[in-house]
Amino acid sequence: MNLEQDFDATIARDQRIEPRDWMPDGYRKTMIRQVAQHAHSEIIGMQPEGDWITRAPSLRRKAILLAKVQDEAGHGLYLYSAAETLGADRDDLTERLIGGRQKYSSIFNYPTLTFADVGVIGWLVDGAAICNQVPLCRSSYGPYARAMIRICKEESFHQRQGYELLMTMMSGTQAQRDMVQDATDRWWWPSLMMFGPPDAQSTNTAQSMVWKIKRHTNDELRQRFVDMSVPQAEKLGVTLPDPDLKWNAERGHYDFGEIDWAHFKEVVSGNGPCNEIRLTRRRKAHEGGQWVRDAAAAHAAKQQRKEAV
Ligand code: FAQ
Repeated sequence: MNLEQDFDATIARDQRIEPRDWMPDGYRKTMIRQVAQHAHSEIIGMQPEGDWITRAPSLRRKAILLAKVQDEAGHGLYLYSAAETLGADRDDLTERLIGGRQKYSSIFNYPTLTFADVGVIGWLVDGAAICNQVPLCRSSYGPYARAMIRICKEESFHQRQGYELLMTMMSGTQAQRDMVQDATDRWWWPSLMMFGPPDAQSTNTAQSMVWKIKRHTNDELRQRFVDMSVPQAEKLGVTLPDPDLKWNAERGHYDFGEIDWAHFKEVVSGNGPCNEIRLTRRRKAHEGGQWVRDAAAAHAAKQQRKEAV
């Protein structure tokens, strides 16, 4: 068997591709793209909720939020390590992100206007992330699939904290209930866009399914998320902002309205409400951390010299 046949056979047997295994260039490239984009999303994704750490309404909420945002940093670092196993260079990936040459999820380009946004991000954004990432635990690239197992466990805690926060607000005053409804109105459609373009316009899905990087298409996962969210919204007592949302007994799924894909394209191209803020802040943080990287490199060089003696 040649290398390519061996790779195909590993995929066909549903076994994992590991860093030292031969893989087609296209597979390596697509894995680096997806993992890097995912890592960037976790890192940029710290910002919308991070904006509320100093303004959380109680010590308990502040401790929970701090822990959640730290988890997101952990996921990002974990994923950058997975990208490194493919030969990617972490500095290069960061440069690509801050230079606007590599994408991160569209969802993190919206503002968090009230504390209810923190709850809705947990409920809907983490909910969508779980829906998308649980199947990635069976992704064909070993380090990525294994990273997903731990990340999904933490995302699931994040989702529940968001839902619990919203349940608490819904049992509060009318003003609090209005805040939850308003946040739901603003985050619902962007959450549906997290799953990526419709299958007919998804450039990567077909090949990623053959390579078992992806296990489901974007539209399949979006539908799963809608089906899962409707009863949760009912229990919470909020209305999802879609007049076309209704149960279709024939399909056994909820039908839903048309997504504004022109808006999605604008956000992904850098023209969403907060793209500029997100990247500027990330760029500043990276520049501000230069002395730490320099110090770490100087320390490592010193240790190496000591060992050489
Ligand atoms: N935003 O051909 P496809 C989280 C790009 S983490 C921006 O369908 P693919 C945790 C796509 O990359 C959220 N760009 O692509 C958290 C491609 O770009 P190209 C991130 C998008 O890869 C919660 C082009 O469009 N999750 O939320 C988006 O097969 C709370 C064509 O698309 C992951 O990254 C988008 N929404 O499928 C953190 C999960 N969608 O080729 C903080 C792993 C698509 O021009 C707080 N990734 N694009 O470079 C995936 O599952 C896949 O990459 C998809 C896209 C499903 C996102």
